[in-house]
Amino acid sequence: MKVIYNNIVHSNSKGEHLLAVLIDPDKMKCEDLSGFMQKLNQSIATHVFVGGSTVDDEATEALVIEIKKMTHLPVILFPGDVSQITNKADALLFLSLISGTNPEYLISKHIAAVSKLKNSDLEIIPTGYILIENGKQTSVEKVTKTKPLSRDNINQIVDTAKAGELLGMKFIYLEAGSGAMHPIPLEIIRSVKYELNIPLIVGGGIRTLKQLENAYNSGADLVVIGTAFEDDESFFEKLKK
Ligand code: 1GP
Repeated sequence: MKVIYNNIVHSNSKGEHLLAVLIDPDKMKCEDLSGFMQKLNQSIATHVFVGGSTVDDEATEALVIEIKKMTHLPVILFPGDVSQITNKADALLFLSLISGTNPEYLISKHIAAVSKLKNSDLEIIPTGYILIENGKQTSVEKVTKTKPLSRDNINQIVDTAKAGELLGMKFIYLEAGSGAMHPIPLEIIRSVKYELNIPLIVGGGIRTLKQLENAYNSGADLVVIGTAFEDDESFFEKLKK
């Protein structure tokens, strides 16, 4: 069953914009979760992503179990590592870091994940993950020991995204990095979207309604926001249903 992916494709075909709120198990305190989820449920958010660059083993599963009790929205793993994969979520972005050349993040982690995935009910969504420079070093860069693509080389970014699609990936995720100084430039979103036939996810450094709308208007099908909500939950007020 590919319910979640198919629903996203269906929403895109109707021109609907999707918003994923990213919750990092390393940063979300248990006692804050209920209030956070209440606000999230009253907002235009359509998906919950869970993941982080450095998360204690088992923290993800415990958090996902609690989140599932508090929302009907699909909960999708966006894992920084194999240890963050849990069957308690609805789906998994099976990320391949195609902007880099570190084999660990292109295939080795995936092989290591197979024993966890073989008998799981998770909807597995192959995703081409493309890190783009944003003005400062990101944790993805540090953890994966890969270089982001230059924001000035749009052809290279577009070709990388298209190569991901041709390899059979179901999403392309343009990532500026958590807490990025500058979100993905709109020209890059536009150029990638023009070439792609699969949904485009955009995230990193989006902190305002204007930036969110700009990303959608440039072609992002699903936008991911984490830090803006971590820093100030009143941002949910601006995104009420
Ligand atoms: C990070 O794209 C996500 O992987 C979200 O980034 O935390 O900057 O919103 P922010």
